[in-house]
Amino acid sequence: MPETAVWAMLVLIRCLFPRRSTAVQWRIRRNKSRQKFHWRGRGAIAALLISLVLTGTAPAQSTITGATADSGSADSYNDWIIYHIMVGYFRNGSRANDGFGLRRWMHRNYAGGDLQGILQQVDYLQGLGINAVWLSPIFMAETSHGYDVTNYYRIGDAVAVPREPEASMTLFRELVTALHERGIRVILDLPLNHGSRSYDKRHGDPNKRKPRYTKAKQEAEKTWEGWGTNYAYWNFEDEDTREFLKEVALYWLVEENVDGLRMDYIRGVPHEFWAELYAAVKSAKPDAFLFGEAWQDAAMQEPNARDIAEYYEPVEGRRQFDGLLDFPLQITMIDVFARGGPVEQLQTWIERTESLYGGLGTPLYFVDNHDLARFMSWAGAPADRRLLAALKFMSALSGANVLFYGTETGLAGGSPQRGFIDNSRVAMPWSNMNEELIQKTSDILDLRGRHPALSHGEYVPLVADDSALALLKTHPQGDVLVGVNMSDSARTLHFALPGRDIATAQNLTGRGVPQASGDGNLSWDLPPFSTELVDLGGAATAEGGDN
Ligand SMILES: [Ca+2]
Repeated sequence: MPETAVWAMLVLIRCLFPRRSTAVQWRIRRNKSRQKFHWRGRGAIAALLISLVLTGTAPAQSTITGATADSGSADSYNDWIIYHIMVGYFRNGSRANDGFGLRRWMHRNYAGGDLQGILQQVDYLQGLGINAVWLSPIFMAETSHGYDVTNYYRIGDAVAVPREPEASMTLFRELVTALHERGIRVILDLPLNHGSRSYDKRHGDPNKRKPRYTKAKQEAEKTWEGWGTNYAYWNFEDEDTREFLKEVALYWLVEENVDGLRMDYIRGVPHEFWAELYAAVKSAKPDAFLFGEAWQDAAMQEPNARDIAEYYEPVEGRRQFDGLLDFPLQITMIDVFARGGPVEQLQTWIERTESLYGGLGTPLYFVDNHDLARFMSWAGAPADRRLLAALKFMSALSGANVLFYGTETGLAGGSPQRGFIDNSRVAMPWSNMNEELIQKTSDILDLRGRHPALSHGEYVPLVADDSALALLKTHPQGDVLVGVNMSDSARTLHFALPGRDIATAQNLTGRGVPQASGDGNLSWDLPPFSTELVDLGGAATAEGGDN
């Protein structure tokens, strides 16, 4: 069949199966019936089948990619694999700055980490396969965590060159360049809810706006008052203060070529400010990634999910964020993979959060962070297998992935507890790294990059129970089956996958693929404590199928 006829056929298919924005599709799914659940996947499969019948060949990869480009849609940031660095603990590259200027609270595990240390490890970061780093606050501050900023326009003495603001900024630019050269974007952790009562208004306010403070108002803020942080809470009723804070965000994104901002404690700031900031940032730098932390300490999935949903929801038609850190799935993954909780919760919370968020942005999935006990502190035996099962599952979630420094080498951090605890902040064990675990983590990130079904696909639930589940991720460039077995013995899962040819299925993470079981169903053997990913093939598996 001539190429023009194929094109005509594809145009016809597009008319029959119009592509709506992801957000619209997900809203349909939320508001109507489960019948709509497979809508997008079915359309793509139908297009592929019709094309195969007519041409005898699968459409070229570029045709499929072009027809379903994700640029500008709600899931534009799903490809970001972000390495979260707590700067003071990652790598001490210069002893000369250790503790410099940190005259208030100092964490017991503070390890003198700095930008010099990160610069020494850019090849390590590239080798891991991440494509962005999120740096904990690097601004001038008086505590080791840096969330009490005393000057948003200067790099902290303790993380750069003491008493040399220009040399420190040069070092920062050198780091940004080195990361960009390796295809790694830079995200700064920017606390705008609060700064320090010692804020340097002389050098920290280039436009002389004179920002104003208020006292602690929210319960969380009142709790922090006992932590020796000297916080001042910005007054969002004051227009000059709002302008000052917007200028800070724009300075780093536009002048310093940073690629994204992680907004701290967004619950303390009015929704209207976030919408104002979002509009200002997007008009100056449309591809900047703005994501936030909406977290209720110690709360379980439902209150956290409802809270997060408020920040996906537009304010008078204006967005607030591109994405939000996803605490409900973090709580669930710790419970299932580290602690042996019911596996079916994974399906429950994927569906619940999807319905609450309405496909309005990019959830950022993580198992570890700086405010929560580490996975390895919770994990029962076999801990490494549990961690790898969790990371493989996380890699199959549609949204961005965040890997906290040290997770890849199996770092633990003291006794676990729910809610806020700071014992995940431990020095990176550079002299005692788990190379095998690091390699396996890197392999998982690599797979995620090569199979868009993992990061962008639609979820099709297949089977789920107390100890195992299977689900399908569908995507025009090929579908992937996800299987989880967290029991201590092998499990065989039975499920139907009508109309699918599994002859070319390839296991991406281990061995074995589902087999036809004679009754029209498939049976899939899963080893204990594992997540398995199986490529079902599709239009674009040119480099898929290997490991
Ligand atoms: Ca140092």
